[in-house]
Amino acid sequence: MLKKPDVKVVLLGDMNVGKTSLLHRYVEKKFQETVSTVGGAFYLKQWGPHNISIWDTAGREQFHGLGSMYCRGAAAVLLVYDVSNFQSLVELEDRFLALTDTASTDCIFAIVGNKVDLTDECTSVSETEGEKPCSSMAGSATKVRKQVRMEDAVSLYKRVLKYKMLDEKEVPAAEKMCFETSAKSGHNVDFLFESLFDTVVPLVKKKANGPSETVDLTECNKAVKGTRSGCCK
Ligand SMILES: Nc1nc2c(ncn2[C@@H]2O[C@H](COP(=O)(O)OP(=O)(O)OP(=O)(O)O)[C@@H](O)[C@H]2O)c(=O)[nH]1
Ligand SMILES: [Mg+2]
Repeated sequence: MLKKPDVKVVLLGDMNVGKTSLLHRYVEKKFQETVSTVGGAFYLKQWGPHNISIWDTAGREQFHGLGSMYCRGAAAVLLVYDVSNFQSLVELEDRFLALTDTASTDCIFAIVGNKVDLTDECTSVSETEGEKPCSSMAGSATKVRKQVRMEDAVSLYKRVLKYKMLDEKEVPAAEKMCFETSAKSGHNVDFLFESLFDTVVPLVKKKANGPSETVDLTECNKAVKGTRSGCCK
């Protein structure tokens, strides 16, 4: 029997930034031509004892209304932009961030700059995956100028926390949650998903096992009894 997914991860971002390609690269381990997504689709990933659903959404304006539905109850949201297109980063804040209002209150966020293979410069935060210099990446023939720097992504991450009213000290650090990837070469793609799962799964587990939010009335009674005084004795 198929186990019910217990962790939900959603990819959001403008059309053409490479959400579907990133997911294909991670799940199928290859880069293939895509068609612009209609509505949304999801993949299931077994992660230890956990069943993670990863939702790919459509960036096209006409499907915008569906975004908040896909984000409902999400434990993690990947905000994806294209490093060669600054407007795609701006759109994340202008159009997509509000869609995450339906996500879980302690949802974590990752900012993902895709298509680094296209640019003349690449910076990476990957430590586990073997670093691939830009020259060894696929599609290195004609490079374009990188329009979004890692610092821009980090400041977006901080603004996302502000929007969500999250305390910087209580959530994963920006350096851990801002990634640069290439779905085409595979650069940083496994690292992105795996480090996200490693961050989100313990948080979901902690929430599931955490202290009950209900009030224990027997404890309250004991406290009240202990403080009774005067005529009520
Ligand atoms: N060079 C390069 N091209 C990429 C990369 N990722 C995606 N592409 C190309 O960019 C185009 C759009 O990719 P998609 O994955 O369909 O983009 P999307 O974000 O899913 O777009 P929507 O479904 O319309 O929201 C396709 O032509 C891809 O082949 C990448 O890392 N490098
Ligand atoms: Mg798509």
